[in-house]
Amino acid sequence: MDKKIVFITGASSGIGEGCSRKFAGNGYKVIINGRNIEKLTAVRNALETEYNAEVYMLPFDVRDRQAAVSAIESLPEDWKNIDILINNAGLVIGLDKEYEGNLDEWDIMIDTNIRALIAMTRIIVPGMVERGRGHVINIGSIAGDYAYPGGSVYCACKAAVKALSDGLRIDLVDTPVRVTNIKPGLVETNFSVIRFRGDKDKADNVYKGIKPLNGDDVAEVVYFAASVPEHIQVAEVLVMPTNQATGTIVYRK
Ligand code: 8X3
Repeated sequence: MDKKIVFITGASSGIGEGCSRKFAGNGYKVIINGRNIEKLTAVRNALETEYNAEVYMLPFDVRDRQAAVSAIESLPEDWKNIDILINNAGLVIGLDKEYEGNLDEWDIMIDTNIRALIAMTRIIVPGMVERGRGHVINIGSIAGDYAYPGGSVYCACKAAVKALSDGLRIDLVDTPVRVTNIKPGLVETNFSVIRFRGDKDKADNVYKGIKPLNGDDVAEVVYFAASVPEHIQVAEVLVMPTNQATGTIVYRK
């Protein structure tokens, strides 16, 4: 049988990069998407060197729908039949109150976390249905389960990812295509650096006194969901560090 193809958005760092390593290391052909060509190239080179993997770079901004459509249409024949879509690209900017934050920053969050995820799904899932195989893995968040102070819009975005995953699962119930929502808690990536607009000290504080997850840890769970037998649908996984209990309750040494 041909190698399976996984398409990962936001693959140049963090959870996306972890997923690209995990799937490449397990013999998948990997399509990596991101905006930063330099970073994507570094990921591709590492995957090729470490795993002798087949990697295809598809740089575009997931918020640009036209670019997404053209990029996916441009895939060569032997890369077109995507088996797994990992909707990972996402971000948070700021930790501001809902009546005080910056509307433009929130638009970027809504466009990336929600609108782009819907667009990618809309573009790629019809092929999965047609081929009678496929899996959509959305990277949600514990933030979608509980709102936390200053997280209002981000939490709303991740609650939307849960609703979109549940809705898609309903819409695909009469097909073999599976839908999974992975909801990580504290994961140390550049997530918090972006949240605090580049302030590394503030970002480091988020993970102080606790061993957070990293991108590779979450990739383990993503890979598990992808590799169970086809009659098993891992619908949702909440995964967090051992010393985290909820979005806000964390034990720090
Ligand atoms: C990331 C988890 O709790 O920092 O989605 O928002 S949290």
